Amino acid sequence: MSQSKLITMDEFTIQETRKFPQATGDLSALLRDIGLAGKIINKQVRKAGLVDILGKHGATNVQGEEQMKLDIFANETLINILKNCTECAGIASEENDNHISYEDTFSVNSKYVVLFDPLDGSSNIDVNAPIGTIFAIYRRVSELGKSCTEADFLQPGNRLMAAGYVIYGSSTMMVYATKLGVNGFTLEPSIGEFCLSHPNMKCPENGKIYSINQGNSVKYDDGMLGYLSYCMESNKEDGRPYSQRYIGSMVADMHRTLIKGGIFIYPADKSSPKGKLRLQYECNPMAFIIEAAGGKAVCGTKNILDIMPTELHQRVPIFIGSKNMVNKVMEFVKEKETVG
Ligand code: AHM
Ligand code: MG
Repeated sequence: MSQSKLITMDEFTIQETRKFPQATGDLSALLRDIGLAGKIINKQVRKAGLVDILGKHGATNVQGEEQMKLDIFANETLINILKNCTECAGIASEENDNHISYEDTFSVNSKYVVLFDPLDGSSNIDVNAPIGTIFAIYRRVSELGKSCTEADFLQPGNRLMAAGYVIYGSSTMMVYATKLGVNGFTLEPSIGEFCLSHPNMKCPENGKIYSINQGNSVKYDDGMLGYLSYCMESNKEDGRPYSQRYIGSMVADMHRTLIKGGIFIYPADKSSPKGKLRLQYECNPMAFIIEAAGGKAVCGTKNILDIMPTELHQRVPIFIGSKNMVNKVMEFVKEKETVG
């Protein structure tokens, strides 16, 4: 594609905003700022393999700066960029116990709050596998002009205004969803911009890949084991046995699921009765994206997006991906009382 045909993410979001005459442009600006954080985190992630040359985490480099662990670096980058922009009243991060409200005049008058997992799948850094940043944007429910409150962050996913992720993979991409749909933008390193590469993304209704940490199956209940047997059974009509793929980095597993179809599962098990993944930082944003792309996300029998969160770091089982595959797994698994 020639550079003159490139549409940058900024150009795209501004065009989308123009469809709503009453829109102020704050959401586009917020997405741009999250994209900026993604680019800064990307620059640091791309140096991860050079850590032995540039200095160990925790050590001091030649400029006298302390090398930060990448997940801490990603967290601080997002916190600072969102603090300095004028569209965000506060944040909640998987890395922080409590939400942070920004107290300057612009921020207290901002209508949005952002939740994020700054560097999901960070155990994959050492093996050079994809990792990502996940984010979710709500319109605040607290009074404008005052500090944002925890209630702003404890809204169900069906109230999200936008959600997305940045994947640091073989290329760097930012994918975001609004109620209008899902679009993907690939970082063009020569101009340092995310450019529209995957317009109007749709998750196929059917898929042939199931993605789960099957090594945990000794801890799964009968319903889950029944579904795994179903995936491994032979059936020419629907392409079973399915292939099993599991990177162990939700962003990477979900990016594949969004593009190729399939199902990603992190279930409850005997040692983690609420599952492992976090509702507000991982499951809701991914559920919002996949639903906007025509897929489905449940925690058992209930839609993820309908769960009313009761605490910031709540965990929830998740079954997410191609609509027909999620409907099938629901026939096997029953929702547990653990989900609010
Ligand atoms: P993290 O937020 O500590 O990185 O953990 C979340 C990650 C997900 O990216 C991934 O899907 C899952 O944990 C893998 O967990 P497991 O190793 O138990 O299969
Ligand atoms: Mg995570």
